[in-house]
Amino acid sequence: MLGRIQCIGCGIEIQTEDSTKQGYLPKSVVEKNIENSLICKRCFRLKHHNEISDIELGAEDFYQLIRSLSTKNALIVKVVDIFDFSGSWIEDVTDIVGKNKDIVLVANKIDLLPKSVKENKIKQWLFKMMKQKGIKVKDILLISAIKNQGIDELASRIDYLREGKDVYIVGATNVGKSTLINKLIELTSGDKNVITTSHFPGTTLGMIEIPLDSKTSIFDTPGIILDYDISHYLNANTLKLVLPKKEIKARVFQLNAEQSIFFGGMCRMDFVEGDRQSFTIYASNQIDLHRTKLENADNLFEKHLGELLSPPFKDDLSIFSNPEKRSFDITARKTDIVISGLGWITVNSDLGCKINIVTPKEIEVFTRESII
Ligand SMILES: Nc1nc2c(ncn2[C@@H]2O[C@H](COP(=O)(O)OP(=O)(O)OP(=O)(O)O)[C@@H](O)[C@H]2O)c(=O)[nH]1
Ligand SMILES: [Mg+2]
Repeated sequence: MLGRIQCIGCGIEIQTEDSTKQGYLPKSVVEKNIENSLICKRCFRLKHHNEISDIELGAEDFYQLIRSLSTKNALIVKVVDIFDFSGSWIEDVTDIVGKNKDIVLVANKIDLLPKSVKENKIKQWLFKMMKQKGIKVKDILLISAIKNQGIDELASRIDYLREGKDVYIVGATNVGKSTLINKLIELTSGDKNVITTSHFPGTTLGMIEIPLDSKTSIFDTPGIILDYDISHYLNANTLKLVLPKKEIKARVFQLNAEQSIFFGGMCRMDFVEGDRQSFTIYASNQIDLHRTKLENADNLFEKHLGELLSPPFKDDLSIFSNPEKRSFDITARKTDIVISGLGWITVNSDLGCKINIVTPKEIEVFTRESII
């Protein structure tokens, strides 16, 4: 048996016994390792071939790992995906990390939002959300880990607020925790992409410790898997299409009542009642938006789900073949209807309207004051 050696890419314990199980590396490779910087077979495949192999850890295992934080004296950096705030928010975060912890909220992936979005407005909205949820935060920072925006400022805020304590980066899976830590490592050591990142949920499997000084460290943690986010229901290939990679282009539709817009086959917006008005849709540029008459919409869905109306595709319909209708009476000018993980629709006019959103009941849908 080995002493406890961790994969530097994902934090899993390295083992040499079973090549089909997580953390595997051949004994010969492990024995040659002198610098203690091994990466497991799964991370190797992710880094070099962008392929994922199944893991045996489930949502509950990750929860257990994160719960161990509640007894630690540390600064918590909670990361959310700004494009998918509700889908990446962990409702019981203070229970998990322990009450009365110092929390810094980091909204990542701001590069995805259209340039016209005012950062101050988003910050205000986030402060309001935190207040509503009864969570006191030390600060809120907007960053793009990938584009290296806001990283210097975040690093110095963390250094100031941690008051000599350890730092844990926590959040839902896929929000960009490991990408962020890689940038922090790069700032201090110049080493690039030390930790494995990928667009697949569940990339990091264990706590990864990066020393800050002789006594304290910053820790990457496995993301919590949330089942109300759309990414939970899509296979790896479909996810590539649905998760936006570039700045989202707003798509504007002038609609009459009794018209519908399909987001591939994943969601449908019905403009049920109201005067002709414009709707702006923010979703991955790769999702086809398909306009049709409301009276034809059910029929079209039944005939063409997985083909004309995709993603999802025929082999991967999952929950999508069974959508449910939710109704919204919009009265305030500039309201966003958010479909967790997919994007949102801004209702622009103050004429008022009645909208139905047809999507599986598992996907969270809600309204908010427009953030743009
Ligand atoms: N557009 C954009 N994508 C990002 C950004 N940061 C991370 N990503 C992407 O988001 C995906 C997930 O990134 P990771 O760093 O692996 O996320 P994680 O939170 O560590 O995920 P788990 O380890 O599964 O919990 C990858 O495809 C990243 O390239 C960002 O600032 N902007
Ligand atoms: Mg990670």
